[in-house]
Amino acid sequence: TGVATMKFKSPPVNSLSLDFLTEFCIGLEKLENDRACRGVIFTSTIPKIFSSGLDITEMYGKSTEHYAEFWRAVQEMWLRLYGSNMVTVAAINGSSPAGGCLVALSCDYRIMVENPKFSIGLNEAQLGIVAPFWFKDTFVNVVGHRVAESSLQLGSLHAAPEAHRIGLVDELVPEEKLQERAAAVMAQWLALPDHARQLTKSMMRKAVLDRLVAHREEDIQNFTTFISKESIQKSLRMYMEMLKKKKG
Ligand code: CO8
Repeated sequence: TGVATMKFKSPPVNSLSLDFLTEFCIGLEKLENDRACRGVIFTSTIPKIFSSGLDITEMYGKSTEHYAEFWRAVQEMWLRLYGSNMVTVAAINGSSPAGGCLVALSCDYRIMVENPKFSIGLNEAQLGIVAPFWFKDTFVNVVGHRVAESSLQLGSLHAAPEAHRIGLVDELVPEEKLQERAAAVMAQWLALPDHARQLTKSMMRKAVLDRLVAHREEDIQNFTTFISKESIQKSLRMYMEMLKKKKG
């Protein structure tokens, strides 16, 4: 059919670890280089969770070299996905905070399961960290400046119906209809000639991609400096403890 489905399966919560990001990029590159493949659907095999975002354990208690390597991998994932020539559809079958939301935002189209218990958003502010400019740019390009401004400042996680209302996801479907609907949307997008669609996509996204490419090393430096700060390390540690307590 020319369509691949990439299923995230990294228990317990599909966090974007260095290993996950590396596999993701290799997988995407293979598909990108496969002329028979024109579209990819991203979904999760883990119930109730699409992706829990960046793996927080990669961001504290490690060396600056590790933070730099990790951040380069996060950048690489976004550059490849946001800049992909293929049609990309996120079939969001669970919660998708922060980096998980970025993955969905970087696709061409987002379909989410209508369950109001599932939420999505760039909640970095809640962790005491700041979404980088290219997370913000991607978000603004989907929901517009006004919504992005309050949502980012408040670190909002939007329940599925609200995510749909603000345009963060394009449509909601019952869980059992998700894959069928993703395939139908994909067929609709693939009905157009690839070259016209690809050039249009590039025209819409190139400026945002170029901004990171031009400032990539500086962005890595900013991340390592920021994340290494004692106060930020403390915030992340407290956030992880809060997650563990919530469980207990
Ligand atoms: N990274 C690492 N471990 C995680 C993460 C994560 N993102 N999320 C959850 N876990 C761990 C939990 O600590 C827990 O571990 P353990 O079993 O050892 O106690 C295990 O996964 C299961 O988690 P839960 O019990 O919380 O599972 P639930 O099914 O109840 O909930 C959720 C799943 C909704 C995904 C919930 O775990 C959650 O909200 N997680 C936090 C998500 C989050 O806030 N992610 C933000 C990460 S930061 C990011 O992506 C962008 C950073 C940009 C950096 C910019 C700096 C300059």
